[in-house]
Amino acid sequence: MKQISIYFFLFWLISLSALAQRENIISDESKVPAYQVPDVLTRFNGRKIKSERVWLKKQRPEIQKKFTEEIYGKVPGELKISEVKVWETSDNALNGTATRKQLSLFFTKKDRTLEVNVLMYLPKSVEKAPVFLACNFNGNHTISNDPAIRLTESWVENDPSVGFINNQVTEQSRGCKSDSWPVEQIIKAGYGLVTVYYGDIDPDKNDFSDGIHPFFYEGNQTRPKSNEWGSVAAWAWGLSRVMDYLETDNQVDAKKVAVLGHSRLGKAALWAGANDQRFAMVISNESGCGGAALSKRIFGETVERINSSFPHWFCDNFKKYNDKEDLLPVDQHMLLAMIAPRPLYVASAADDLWADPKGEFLSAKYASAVYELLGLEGLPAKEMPKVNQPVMGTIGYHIRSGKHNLTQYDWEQYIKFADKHLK
Ligand code: GTR
Repeated sequence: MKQISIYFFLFWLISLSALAQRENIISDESKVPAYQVPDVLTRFNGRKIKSERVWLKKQRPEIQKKFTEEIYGKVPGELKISEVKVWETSDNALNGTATRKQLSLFFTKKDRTLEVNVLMYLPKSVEKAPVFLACNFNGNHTISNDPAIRLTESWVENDPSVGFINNQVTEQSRGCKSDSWPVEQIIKAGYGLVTVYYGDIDPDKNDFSDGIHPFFYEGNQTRPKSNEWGSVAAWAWGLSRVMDYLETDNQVDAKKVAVLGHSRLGKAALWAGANDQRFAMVISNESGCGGAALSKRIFGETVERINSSFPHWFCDNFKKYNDKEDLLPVDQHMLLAMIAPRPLYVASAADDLWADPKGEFLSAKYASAVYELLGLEGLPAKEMPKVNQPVMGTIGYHIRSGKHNLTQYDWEQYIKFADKHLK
């Protein structure tokens, strides 16, 4: 009897703490506490910025340093592509409208090798194609039913419903994510699509013994230092290495590469685009906390929650801000501002409160001050636009109806935005 009551007591305690945790999550606008975000055009020493030069030479590098040291972590060294192996080039993909290329980028250091599989579809109608570059969640073969796409051998999360067994993909999952990748439409609009499986760069698990991180360990090191990169920065690093390759591919216009990502991969796309100015355009699809959404609003996913659910995504320093968002020296609008003057698109979904649509909108709006300083339009909306009514200046934004996902509707807007800025 005594034992039963102890179990009951423990159960009660656990449910209570789970409930308390959930109650920390705000999903009602009226419960958002008062908060302040730093003014992007005020320096950390308090001085106001009035010139393009001070933004570019002083503020931007200082902001970049804070995001690097406190949030995403720095890349500890340099590692270039050691070898490019082209597996195939076909001029007869997608009913003859596209060239399909598959190649691997190898990275070698001492006894370690990492292979990143790149899948490309390029429109045959264009000599040097502008492209969308994006990481995918489940392997290149999941983005289309095309039977020629090679299967990744990297670790994947088990999911028997699509045949991911023993952490490996199988034929069954071919095309299972094709709804998020309207390849035909992209090609028809005159763009290429370049994609890599994010797990080729770093498997998405709290384990720093695999993926790219160990390539840089010194001595007995087994995980990155507290100011060194987590997985988001690793995926971003991978996107830049694909860019290194694209600069050598004469079928691609490397001056017109739009880097895009959904959700955690939207965080990676933003971080890649902020750091690597070779990306001509940056697109964040519902990237939420640690992506486009303001952290200090603490609406939806919080810093504490993301760091406990995904302890490997950011650098360890970011954990200092668990439940202490007010102490963050920056907020995410300053990350967006780092992308200026390049076109930036931020997208939200109405049912995706976890990613804080309003926080994503406000972030884009506050970043506009820098675009305006640089003589550009920024975001052409003072108030949050209505559902399914995109706005497009040099910053674009939409909130579409529906759930957290990368959809055909989202792609239609990105193509329009690219037509406006990349063509
Ligand atoms: C969620 C996470 C979000 C977002 C999302 C995703 O579980 O809380 O930050 O990144 O995953 O990547 O699908």
